[in-house]
Amino acid sequence: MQAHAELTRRPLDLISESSAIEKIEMRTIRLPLNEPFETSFGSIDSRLIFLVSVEANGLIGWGEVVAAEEPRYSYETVGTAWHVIRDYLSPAILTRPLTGLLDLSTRFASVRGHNMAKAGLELAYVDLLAQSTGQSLSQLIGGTRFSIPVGVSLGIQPTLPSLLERIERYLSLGYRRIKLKIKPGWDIDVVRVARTRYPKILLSVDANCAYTIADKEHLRALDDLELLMIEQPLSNDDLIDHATLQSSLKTPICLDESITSPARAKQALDIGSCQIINIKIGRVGGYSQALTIHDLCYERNIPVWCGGMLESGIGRAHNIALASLPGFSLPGDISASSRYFARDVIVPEVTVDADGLVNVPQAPGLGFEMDLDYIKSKTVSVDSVLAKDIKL
Ligand code: OSB
Ligand code: MG
Repeated sequence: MQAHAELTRRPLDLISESSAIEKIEMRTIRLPLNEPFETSFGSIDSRLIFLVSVEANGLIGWGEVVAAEEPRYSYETVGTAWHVIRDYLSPAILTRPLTGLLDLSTRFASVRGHNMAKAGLELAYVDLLAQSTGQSLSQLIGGTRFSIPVGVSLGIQPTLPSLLERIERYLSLGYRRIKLKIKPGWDIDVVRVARTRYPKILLSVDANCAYTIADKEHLRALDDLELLMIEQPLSNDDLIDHATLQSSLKTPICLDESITSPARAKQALDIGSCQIINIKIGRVGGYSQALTIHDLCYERNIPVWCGGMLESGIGRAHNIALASLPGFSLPGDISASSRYFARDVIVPEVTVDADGLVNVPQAPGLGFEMDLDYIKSKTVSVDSVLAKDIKL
């Protein structure tokens, strides 16, 4: 494979601007999903969305904590993130003015783990930085694409016809890649039927850790189905067994849950645990870490793509910016707002065009307006931390 052009992205320490944050607001809202979403760890029919905003000099930046209500995909929950943001992360950034992204990362480093909590607050700060420097999020982080190709992640369905109907629907809407959630009992046969029906499409599967290395021969049955990748087949904390599995497959393994930091990404690539990485800002603890993983993969010609967590439009807007970086060469799980919710919290909502592309906004900040009335009407709880109450 030919090497990429040299990366011209701005180093992180240049993403700077002094800001004295006056207020951090934490809010949960409940949004019903258009249809239940089932994975190997269960089914949900609504999303408790955790929004964070930061205020400075009359500007408000918005972020989203992608943790779920229950500790299944990750040990973090909305409840743990609420605690960590209110009691540890907010005080760390309210005590004295922040000088940039690197300063924020350094202050958060003394809290172990809780990546989704850190990322949610960091996203709000990055939106604030973008607004105060008059740049779009994409420009601020060094994005190079004006539109991004996207796919859809299809949950486990009650029946095979219901899955086939959804594949047909999303292909006809233009989506560039179909990802099927799999688990023992909903895997080889289902994927073979989908592949036989659609011999040419970009098709991938995501097991969300549902197998062990003892299932190696079973998983090898996927290897002749021309899949783009097999996402996270084994345990969330494993790299070694994934390397063993990868060496017996021609289909690339893509890691999601296992990649929680740039160091883990490097280890996975060094020992051959995967050939593709799914980057989620929340899982890796923020833009800083996501950009570092992107750069590492770019250097090594490892394709990356932007994963999703059934975010509201606020998290999705950040994902769109991330996916505009040059290394994001595969379609992301960044579907249209209408794929998830009857109504989104941003205006306009995110749309996917007939070629399966999402536009990268160029206006300063997120590039979307907040639908504050709708956000208020869906609010479950709200709390805030003020700088004046923190300062000694
Ligand atoms: O494993 O990628 C995953 C949703 C919630 C938690 C984990 C995952 C997912 C998805 C949906 O696959 C992606 C999306 O469309 O937001
Ligand atoms: Mg996944």
